[in-house]
Amino acid sequence: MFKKILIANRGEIACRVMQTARAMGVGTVAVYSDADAGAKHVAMADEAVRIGPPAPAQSYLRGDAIIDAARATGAQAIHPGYGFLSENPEFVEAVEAAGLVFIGPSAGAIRAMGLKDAAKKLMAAAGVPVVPGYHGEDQEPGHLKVEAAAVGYPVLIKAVAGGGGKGMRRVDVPGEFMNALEAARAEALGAFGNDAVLIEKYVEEPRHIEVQVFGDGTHAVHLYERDCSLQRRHQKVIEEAPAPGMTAEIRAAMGQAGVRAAEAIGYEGAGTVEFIVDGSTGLRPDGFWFMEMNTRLQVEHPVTEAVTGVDLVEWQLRVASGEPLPMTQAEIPLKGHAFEARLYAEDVPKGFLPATGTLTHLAFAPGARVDSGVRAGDTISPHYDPMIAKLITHGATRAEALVRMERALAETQVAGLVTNLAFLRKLAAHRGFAAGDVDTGLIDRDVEMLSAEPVPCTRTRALAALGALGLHQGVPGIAPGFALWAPVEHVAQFSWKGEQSAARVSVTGPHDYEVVLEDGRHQLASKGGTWLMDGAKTSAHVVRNGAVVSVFFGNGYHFDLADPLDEGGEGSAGGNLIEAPMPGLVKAVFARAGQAVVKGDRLAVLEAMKMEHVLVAARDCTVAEVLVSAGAQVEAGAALIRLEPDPEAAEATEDAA
Ligand code: MV4
Repeated sequence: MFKKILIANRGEIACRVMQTARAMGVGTVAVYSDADAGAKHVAMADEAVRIGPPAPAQSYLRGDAIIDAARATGAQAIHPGYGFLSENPEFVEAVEAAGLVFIGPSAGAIRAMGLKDAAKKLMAAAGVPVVPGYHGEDQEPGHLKVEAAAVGYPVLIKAVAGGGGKGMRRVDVPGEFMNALEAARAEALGAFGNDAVLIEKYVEEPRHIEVQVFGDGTHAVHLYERDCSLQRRHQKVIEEAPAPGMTAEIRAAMGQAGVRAAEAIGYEGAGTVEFIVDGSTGLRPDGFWFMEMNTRLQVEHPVTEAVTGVDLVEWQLRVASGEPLPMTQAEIPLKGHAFEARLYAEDVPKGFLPATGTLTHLAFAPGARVDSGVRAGDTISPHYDPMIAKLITHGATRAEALVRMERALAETQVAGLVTNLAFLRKLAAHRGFAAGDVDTGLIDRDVEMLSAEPVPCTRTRALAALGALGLHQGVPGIAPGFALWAPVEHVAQFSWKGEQSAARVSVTGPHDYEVVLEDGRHQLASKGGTWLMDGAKTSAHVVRNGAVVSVFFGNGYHFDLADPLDEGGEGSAGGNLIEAPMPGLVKAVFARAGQAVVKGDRLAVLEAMKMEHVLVAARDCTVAEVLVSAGAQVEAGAALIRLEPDPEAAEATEDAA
């Protein structure tokens, strides 16, 4: 066994590998870019070496710097994780030329699986079912069109050097073929520098079922299958093992096909044989075909670990150091069911836009395995994949594992940046998914419902009101402002996505509050660190970070506390309008047109929520126009007073233009 290994990766996979290495008594060396100097994987490692600036091309893709770091620290082997250099045959050769061990397959095996046409030929020769189609040398468009007709429409044009759907086009009728071919080739050339394509019969209602394999260079075993059909634009979202609807017969057939694929190329280490499966009439022993082989440990490997009890990284270290396969096929158990959900910093309602920011709060509930490369306080940077964590749950049955996943997601708390957590929760609760009807089109069919932004309910906003007043800690002892002789009333103001809210909060006991909103009234009580809402115990939790109150109640909701009286409306320093921060009655107007006022001068009084709010000037200025009179009822945002423009702000705007 190795004494020390270098992990040539970052984030959760680097931490994951280090965790097993440490458990095996193997020393660990991290590499990091300047953006990761304070990262979790650096903190976890026994040693760490800077390899360059944030850009991957100047850091995590710099094989020479990584090999130098291994040599400098005396690491005997390099674990590539996934992505980056994990499937780069030249890197494997350079590692081996440096006298180090690459923890993974040979350069030859990686090359053999790198091009789809060659891979399919190899697989067919090994008796692995491949999708009917054409994967020959002749790339003349007219010939390809003839081949497509021979396959029978609909067909898929795929880039030979492709993956993940890039350079792929479905063609339903002959008339579309030439345009689709041109588009696929252009995309393939741009993405892979190789515009060769192959043609495949389109498999209806495709499911993505992959088999985990592990080889020692001669023999291989499989560790059953994973269903990764829940994808969006070829990005996996929730994976599971075993696959819903799988029978022992089909499992054996797919597992043996995976083993044949691995042994056909003398595969060493952890690998995944991906199959496209016809989901249109349920799984069939003759309804799956080789799609591609991933010659690395995959993101979703934990679901296989959960149902087999195998630590795949431990197997990687053992086999790479020369030990035999740790188990025979017959010894590998399959117990229960597991799910993995990928928690990402992404703005789902905005089309799953990757997000960045600082994690001001990050908490996971017990009951799920959490693989994460970040901690509260860390930043999700724009340089790398915005994954926050993978949540993995296991149960004796699929239903049990799914309930645990739903609970784990509901109790995950993230603040400081936008995440796909609400989307994951909706997906986990999706009726079709819960029934096991998974196919690669599920998300796209329901993406509108799945990606809609959840709106905070009145109970969530009532908790936000307590947070706004600093009453959310629910610490034992007397709540601030509680007076035995009379309940004290406060007005809380906050906004959600720019929508102003106000609430009247009465302290009705040492840990008890009544919160009155425009659209609801709730009794809240803090008991032993949990919140009771209208008498019912909840798992709600409130945190405040500066001017943001985050309420975790099912989903996470984040409220801004900027006080509209000082900053919200146009009346703020650079603005020219004093607006009503909430609906109410104009109680008094002190301002007069032409009047010179200084910052802090009272301009008007608004009565709202049975309280009087004084509206003041946010800067020295002249009143241009008074737009309302005392006695007027106004809506939130109504313009009450117009100020002369701020010459400084106007000048700054001109400069910026
Ligand atoms: C297919 C297919 C249907 N028929 N091949 C998508 C990317 C790459 N992994 C191969 N993919 C597909 N290949 C044939 N002959 C449907 C897909 C496909 C898909 C496959 C797995 C998971 C998600 C998918 C989403 C769209 C299309």
